[in-house]
Amino acid sequence: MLNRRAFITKSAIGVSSVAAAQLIHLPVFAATPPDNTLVISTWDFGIAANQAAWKVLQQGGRALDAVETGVKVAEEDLDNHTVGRAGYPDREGRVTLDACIMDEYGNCGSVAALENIAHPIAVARLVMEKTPHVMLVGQGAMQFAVQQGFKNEKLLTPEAEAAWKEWLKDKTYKPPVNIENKKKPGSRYNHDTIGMLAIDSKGNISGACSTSGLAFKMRGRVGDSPIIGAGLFVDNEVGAATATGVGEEVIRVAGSALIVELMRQGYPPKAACKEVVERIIKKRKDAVKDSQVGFLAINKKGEYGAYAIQNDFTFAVSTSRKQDILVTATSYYK
Ligand code: SD4
Repeated sequence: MLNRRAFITKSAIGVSSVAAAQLIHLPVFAATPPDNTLVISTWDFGIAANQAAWKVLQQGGRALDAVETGVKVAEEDLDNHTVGRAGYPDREGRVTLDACIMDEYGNCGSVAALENIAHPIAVARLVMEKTPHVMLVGQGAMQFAVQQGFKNEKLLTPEAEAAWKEWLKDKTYKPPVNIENKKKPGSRYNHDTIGMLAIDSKGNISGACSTSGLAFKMRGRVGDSPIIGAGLFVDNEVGAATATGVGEEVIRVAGSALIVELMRQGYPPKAACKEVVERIIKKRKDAVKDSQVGFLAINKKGEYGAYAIQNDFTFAVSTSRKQDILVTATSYYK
């Protein structure tokens, strides 16, 4: 005669162990869903931003709240001259900020060329939640922010102003080449836009992106960062992507939306990022040989990946297994 253990083992060969347990009236527990909780963001300062976002996720918070909270850390960082307060100004000395946010329902909000408001990502979220529109720009965006209670304040710091005055001496501006300050010794590219993607404990995905754009840009210039589909895209069924680098190149290929569509077709995140970088290079090899574009992507399974044109694109990763990890993305040029 079979004892109970042998019965379950033998039965499990022919039927599932759940069915076997039901046969002998053992309680059946639903399989625990995989823990895909994840936050990932661009560049070294993504570590500090991730830490703030991770706290929200750990408390069971929504990915949307996590990405807004994380991105605000970069917007407040006075050492970061291409996001939020202390961002480098345009050619006329005005700090103009771009940001967008997208949630698991496909809701999105965006601001571009926003002046005097320190947290463009929070304004983008309110555009999403409180207006019938997706994008507000310039004066209208500022007016909306002030109506919503944001402080109208000067964002140009003495350091950023000094850098601009230095730039004014010869006014060299070559749009395809990043001319931001070389903060890291040895680094030719110091892009600091923050793009952040997260999956919460319910498995829902959101993303956010914030920047002051390319330093000393033309007045009125807007890059990819506030453009849904270019600097950021989220599809809760598939995954999400975000971009950093020369926005014009990202817009030309609808970079983030394209990465998500490639993942829908089965590409893993890194392969999808690589495919889009290679498309940029195929069409614009000469134009981008000295420019940086980096993409980050996550899929619904909690897998992540990145790929860049140039070799110094770092990103920060936090999962329930590991925290504060800084990874250097694989790149087309070594
Ligand atoms: C832009 N993509 O305005 C932004 C700049 C950037 O790292 O990412 N810098 O084009």
